[in-house]
Amino acid sequence: MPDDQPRPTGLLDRLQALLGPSGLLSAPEDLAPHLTDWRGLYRGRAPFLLRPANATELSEAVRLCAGAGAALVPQGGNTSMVGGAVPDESGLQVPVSLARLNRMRDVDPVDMTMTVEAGVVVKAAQDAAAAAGCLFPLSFGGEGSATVGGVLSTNAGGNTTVRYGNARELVLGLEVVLPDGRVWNGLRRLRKDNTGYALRHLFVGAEGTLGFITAAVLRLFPRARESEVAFCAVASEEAALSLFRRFRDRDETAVRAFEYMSGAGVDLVARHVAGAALPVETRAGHYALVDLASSRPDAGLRGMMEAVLEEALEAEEVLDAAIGGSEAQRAALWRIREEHPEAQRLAGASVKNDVSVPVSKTPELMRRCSEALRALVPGSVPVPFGHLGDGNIHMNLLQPEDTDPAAFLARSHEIMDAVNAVVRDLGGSPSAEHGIGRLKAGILEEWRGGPELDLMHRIKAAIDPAGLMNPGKLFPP
Ligand code: 2HG
Ligand code: ZN
Repeated sequence: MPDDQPRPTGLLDRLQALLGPSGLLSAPEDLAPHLTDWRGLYRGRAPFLLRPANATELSEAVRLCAGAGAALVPQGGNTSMVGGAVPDESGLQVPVSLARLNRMRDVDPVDMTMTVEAGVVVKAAQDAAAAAGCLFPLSFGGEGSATVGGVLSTNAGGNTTVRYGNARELVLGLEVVLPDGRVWNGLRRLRKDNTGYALRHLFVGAEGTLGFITAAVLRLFPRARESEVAFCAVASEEAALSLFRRFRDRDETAVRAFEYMSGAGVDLVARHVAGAALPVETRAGHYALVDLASSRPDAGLRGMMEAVLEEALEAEEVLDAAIGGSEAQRAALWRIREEHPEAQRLAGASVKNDVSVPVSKTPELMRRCSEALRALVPGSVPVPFGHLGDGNIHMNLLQPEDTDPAAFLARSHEIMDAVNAVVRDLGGSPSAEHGIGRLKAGILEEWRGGPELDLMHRIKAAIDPAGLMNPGKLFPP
């Protein structure tokens, strides 16, 4: 800085000098979208928002904030289901948007990797992979807004976990800005790399409590050359599981997604979402969506789809089925599943329970939870749906029609406890793919106590000794 200019003294001045006018925003209208989560569960306050343009700027900004003891809240697409990316009400936590770190650094169809920055939207990453003739398989409803940094920080799952694993399984390397501002460049693109602790796995799923993921090397796969989607009315939860097993036993590698929907959920979608009518004639209590895909040009997926559905119809597990005959029809079938969160939002207040159990226990989970929830809140509507093929069910509960939404939501913890009692009994997890965030901060004490939680606290203390990274998330404040 030239000598004739005043030297910044306070943190704000220093950050302003470092990041420039587009890198630090403080007008209330600029801050507002970053202070609340999209579900509207939390409304925080903040002195200003940082929007660094690259990892070097972020690293300098983090160093300055660490020196001043300022707490930082990493934010990607702000699509967290658990309030994981918004500051608290103190007005002291500084949100840091990674939206400007949005370069696709490299797509390599020989190594089958792509190197992308944290602010790249998941859909854009999928498109870049497709343009190179490859597939980036992570896929879920929020993919048009969620960012790579966010999905890695939460270890997101989505629809294709059954075939390709969660976000964690897709990461080969990471670049991370640590809480003291140092940059760890671990952007290796190796399939084999046994050089000590696999540090990247600490940052994936850490929900921004250990530092900022700024870029990642992600795995790519061969693109699908054939795909088939069927929407099926099924006889029961058990019939849905049995149908999944029929497909998996026939060809495990072809099952890209297997989703469950309840009759209540499909009815809500038909009622609240334009153009999402039931695609089969039979109105049932349970539905399944199966998505098959193969990179082989001669996979014969239509034959497989028809043969398995035929078997299941004969066994009276499937009551009715519609197979999508074109890309548009396949998308229309998927839409009924993907509109579940939106239909539930339009129908009133919901308590969401993102839980997982061993796949074999999914029917029991849904039955027992639905029964317990109906007894707990008379008139409420259990709406279980989701990723049956990997054991992750969204065991959601919609408010009774005639109740005040706030009174219903005031019972959220009671409702979550009722679900979690069943989940525990079945050997499951109270947080499958959305993370802990603020909504569930504190449950680790109960679910991961003893040496496991002790190790987590020690890791946190070793990497972020001042506790400045995303405080109040994952662990209670
Ligand atoms: C999905 O599978 C998302 O659509 C959202 O994980 C689930 O709204 C939900 O509970
Ligand atoms: Zn989901």
